[in-house]
Amino acid sequence: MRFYDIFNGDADGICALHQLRLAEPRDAELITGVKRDNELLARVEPRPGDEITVLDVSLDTNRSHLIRMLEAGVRCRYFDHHFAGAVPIHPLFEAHIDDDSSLCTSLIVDRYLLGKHRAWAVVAAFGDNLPESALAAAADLHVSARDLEVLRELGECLNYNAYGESVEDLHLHPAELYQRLRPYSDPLDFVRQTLEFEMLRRVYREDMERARALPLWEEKSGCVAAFMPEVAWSRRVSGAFANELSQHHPGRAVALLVRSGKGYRVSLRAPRDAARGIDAVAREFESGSGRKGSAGIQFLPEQDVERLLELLGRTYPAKTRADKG
Ligand SMILES: [Mn+2]
Repeated sequence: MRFYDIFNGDADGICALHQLRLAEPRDAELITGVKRDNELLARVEPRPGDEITVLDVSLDTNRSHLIRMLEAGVRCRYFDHHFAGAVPIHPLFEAHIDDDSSLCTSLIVDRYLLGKHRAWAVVAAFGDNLPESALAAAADLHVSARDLEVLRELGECLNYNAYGESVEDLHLHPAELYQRLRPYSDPLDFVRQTLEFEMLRRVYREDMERARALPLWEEKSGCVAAFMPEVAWSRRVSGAFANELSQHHPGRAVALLVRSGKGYRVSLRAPRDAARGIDAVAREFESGSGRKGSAGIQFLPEQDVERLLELLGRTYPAKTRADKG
């Protein structure tokens, strides 16, 4: 009997698995990749009697693989907060799925573990751009404001490391990053005792400075957009930059378009003060998917750019400015 731990390579996926394995240690084959690489169940061939644990990966995207495995006698536990569609009912399937926009997968695992390794869920919630949820989860941890700031930065750095076209764009392979934090039940110890955090923080700042220098596209609509060049740093920083723009323009939707051949890879955020509907916008396009507050389009052909901006304008009409900057 073999075990597979299949997880998104971002902060949320890594911290979700980390919490679970701190509580339920198990040696499993690790399957992960860049954040956008979400058809991860296609990469495993488990046999009857094997068990897979899936974290922070859309069930909707992996549905056919999942059903094939369940029918072949593979046991599956699933933790996720992405749009799932109909959740299969099967005796070998245990689902912990909740797409409430205030949750991330690590908070779902935290709930499952009754808060046993909550500090890592706080890290993940910051990384998944859910600062309000992170602060709420941190309330009974009694960490100082300063340490809370460290947890926030760690979440942002872990999240940043998952963005790229392929693992070649990344500073650390997500499986490697998970292995390095695996010995630490306290994220603050990981920060103090290893070099990874400082390294990621430095390169993250460099990439963000480049992104902030780009011009922003702002029409009268309730949307702010930026076009980024086809280089590794913009692929790495696009998710974090989308989150920053979203925080600076809480009343507007955000669209980040990273050049990719004859089109763009797109990161989308709903306005923070009305975090809904952005997954529906993304799904208007062939390769779009995501959650109510945060979504993406794997490849948007050049000729569809106008349709996207127009649709965003219609979905999130301009209103009284609530922007910070
Ligand atoms: Mn997530």
